[in-house]
Amino acid sequence: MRVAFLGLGIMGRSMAANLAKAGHEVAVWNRSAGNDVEGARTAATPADAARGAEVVWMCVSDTKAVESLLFGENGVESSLAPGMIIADSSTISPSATERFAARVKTHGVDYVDAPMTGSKIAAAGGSLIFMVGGDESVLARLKPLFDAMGKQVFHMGATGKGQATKLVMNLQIALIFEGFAEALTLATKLGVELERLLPLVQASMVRSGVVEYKAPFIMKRDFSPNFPLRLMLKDIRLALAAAKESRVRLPGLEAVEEVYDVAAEEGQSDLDYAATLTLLEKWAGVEVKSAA
Ligand code: NA7
Repeated sequence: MRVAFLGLGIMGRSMAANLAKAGHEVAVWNRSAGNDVEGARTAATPADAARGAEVVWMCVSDTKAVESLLFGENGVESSLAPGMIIADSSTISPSATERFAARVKTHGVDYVDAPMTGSKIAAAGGSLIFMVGGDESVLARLKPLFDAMGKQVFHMGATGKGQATKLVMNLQIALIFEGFAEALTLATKLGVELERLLPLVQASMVRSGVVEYKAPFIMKRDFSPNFPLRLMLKDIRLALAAAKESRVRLPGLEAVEEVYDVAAEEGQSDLDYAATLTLLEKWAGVEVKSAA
């Protein structure tokens, strides 16, 4: 298929490369220059990339970035033609997604929100999991592209429901990790060794994929970014905004946002979100570490 891929960050770059590798005709564009993808044409603007494309796929930081790609200067809108599909793998606001979809619909263009779960390793290996909002028939047309980038697609409902799902997934990750980090901090203060606690956690109903994934990094005190704290904070804020719009209270997530706010103020934005543990440690005057 002829695909325009916009946004070549940690995730987008590998996704675009996998589309090109699978034999699709790919044009890429990134805000900062110098980010070429092997086998793809580098376009000068989003409008240039989108011209003549069947599908425009986006993967950029936030709601504002998506809006500017679509409707800003040299944006995709000027290249839209009936029958095209826009797919967005950025994590952004569900209500803004619905607005963007309504606006491109006036050009006869379908819009699918397709945020994903999986690390940069899954993006590189083409094994992402997508949670998607949009019409079933439009999803079916995108199947060859999903197949090139991911291993599973969950259809969550109409356009916007993919983003809504992503926010409730990351809400859970943030709260589960916060529970784990607070438990480790208190355990250390009370003198329980990490090596004794972790096997018990994972043998019991407390076990979780979040703990399984993060514990080895914590044992090594490796807070290099797998999922940067700034992006988790963005998603926490998106979830709180969606909650406010729909008159839902999320007191746990509000408290966690404060922890992330302080972590960001202390310069941890580009570290992994697991670095929030170090704040709890500082407040408790302990360091969680392996006894070995
Ligand atoms: P990265 O690696 O931080 O990449 C972000 C990308 O978004 C990168 O290509 C940026 O371009 C681009 N960006 C950011 N702001 C803009 C604006 N205003 N206009 C155009 N392009 C922009 O993030 P990931 O790849 O890890 O994640 C991407 C999304 O998936 C994000 O929503 C996550 O939450 C999930 P740059 O190179 O800085 O010029």
